Amino acid sequence: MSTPDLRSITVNQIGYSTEGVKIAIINGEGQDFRVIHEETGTVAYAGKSSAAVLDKPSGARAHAADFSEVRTAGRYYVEGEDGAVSASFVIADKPYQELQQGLLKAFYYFRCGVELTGEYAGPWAHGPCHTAEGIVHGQPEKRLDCCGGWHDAGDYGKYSGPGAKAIADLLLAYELYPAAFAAAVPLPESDGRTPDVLLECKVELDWLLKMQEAGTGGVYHKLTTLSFPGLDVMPEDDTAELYISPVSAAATGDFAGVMAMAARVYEPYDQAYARRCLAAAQAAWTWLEQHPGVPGFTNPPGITTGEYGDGNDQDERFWAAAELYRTTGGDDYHEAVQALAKQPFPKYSLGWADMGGYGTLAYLLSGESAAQTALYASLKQGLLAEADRLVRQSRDDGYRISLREEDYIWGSNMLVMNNAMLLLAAEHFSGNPAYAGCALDHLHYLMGRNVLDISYVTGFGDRPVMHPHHRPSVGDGVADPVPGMVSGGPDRGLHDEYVALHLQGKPAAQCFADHDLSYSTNEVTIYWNSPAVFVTARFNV
Ligand code: G3I
Ligand code: 9MR
Ligand code: ZN
Repeated sequence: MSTPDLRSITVNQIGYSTEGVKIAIINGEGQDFRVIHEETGTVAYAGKSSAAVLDKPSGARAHAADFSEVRTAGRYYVEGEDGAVSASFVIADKPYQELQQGLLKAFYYFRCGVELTGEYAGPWAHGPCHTAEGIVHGQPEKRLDCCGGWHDAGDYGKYSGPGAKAIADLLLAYELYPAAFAAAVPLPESDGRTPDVLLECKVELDWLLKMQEAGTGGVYHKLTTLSFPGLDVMPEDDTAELYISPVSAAATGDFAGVMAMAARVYEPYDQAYARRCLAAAQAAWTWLEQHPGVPGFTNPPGITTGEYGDGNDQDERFWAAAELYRTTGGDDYHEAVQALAKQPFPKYSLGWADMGGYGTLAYLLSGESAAQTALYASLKQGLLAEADRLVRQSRDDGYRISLREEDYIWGSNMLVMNNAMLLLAAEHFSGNPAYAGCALDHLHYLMGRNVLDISYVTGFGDRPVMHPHHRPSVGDGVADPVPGMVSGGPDRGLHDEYVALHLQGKPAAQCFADHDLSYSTNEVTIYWNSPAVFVTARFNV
């Protein structure tokens, strides 16, 4: 084992629900184990772990220690016969409520253009940032107000497509699990009437509306400085000129999708805003129709910030058409959905580059009666087949998740949470609780039941990520990082200098460094947080 105090018995460091399955994973020799009630020291359960799974992605000899029989609320830890102990965790009816609130609150901390006040941000308060107008790339005399929204990540760029993915996850979570969003975060805008999740998403939607090119309906790809600022630069000190990169089809498709979604979701709370979002979505759709074949975005000369390149925009167009159809019921949009569905792109993927899954979900959520029978059936069957594949892969995995060795890529934790989302979508359309059980196993991995014994969410769990590649957390002089942020997670590609130097030869799931220099394994982003909000919301209803 690489770290001397790495615990061999790992658990979800937050805990488990009273009635649910409770499994710890022991790495090493199989053994008798006991579950100890922390306060009293009494043995709540004694059992024997299962036979070993030799787990290729993690390099572990993984044994399952099942203590589902413990159903009394309280705080516990697991102890092996060799004296090894796990993190302590709770057993409670709703163990993930604070976690969900923290994951959602992170979006407040990502806000740009406004002061984060002590009242809401505590020690992580800072001044207003990036308030200057942006220069339209290639037109030095043209400047536009692009203030607001959320920073993308550990850097301060604001990128339209990734922003749309993040909003989509949050709005979908709200549409499917509204009861999980009853409590206030709270936010400065909380009004006791509009759910806070909608108020937070409005921050990014308002910014996206500014990214739509007047007259054409196309959407600018991103707003960034020419290059990334230093790692300890606070947002308000990042005062280099801001540049608006050209319109892209991917950004425009994502924009149309998310605005059509917003038109539907905000309608009961703010009709004028809903109408504005719909008009913006329709204008973007018109741009897409007028630009059927356009090359994918690449960074203009002189700009070296995140590219978010995407060679295929059919999936973004599919999502746009499906949301516009779901919101308006328009025949033209329905025809576009059917035509685009024939194109070869992933239909069940929820990544920033592959948005086809959102189109599939929008079409299925329109309902069977609104849909074309054969397309509805094939998308539903395809979704369930994909979920079945994820369940099978999870069954073969020592830590019970669906990632294979090759899936530990940059931002692997997005895949962990996206796959859990897809499983929950399958649960929604089939009513089969086995999919939810598998999704929950993915949350257990994120929160510490992994070979590194780490909680990948800052501020949550016994051993959370402490040194994310996140400029405010590096620059603010506060010991603890900004809380509630999901770290990217292991990337076997060893894509930064720090991990390339320190982690050669490690198994895929160990290619992670809790070091602020490791931007390829330990950065944070809005679109890694958002699927985690969706997943936790499901378990808070
Ligand atoms: O999809 C391929 C896969 O088929 C292949 O097996 C695998 C092998 O490494 O690579 C996969 O592609 C990776 C891709 O992410 C997957 O989404 C690339 O290697 C990897 O380089 C790429 O990383 C992206 C990274 O930017 C570098 O471009 C991340 O997804 C993306 O989240 C990240 O985004 C950055 C922004 O540029 C700037 N802001 C911060 C943000 C997070 O780090
Ligand atoms: O800090 C940057 C991070 O936010 C980006 O996601 C990442 C993507 O490429 O790049 C980071 O910047 C690094 C740059 O790419 C290479 N030199 C070191 C920079 C980090 O300090
Ligand atoms: Zn900012």
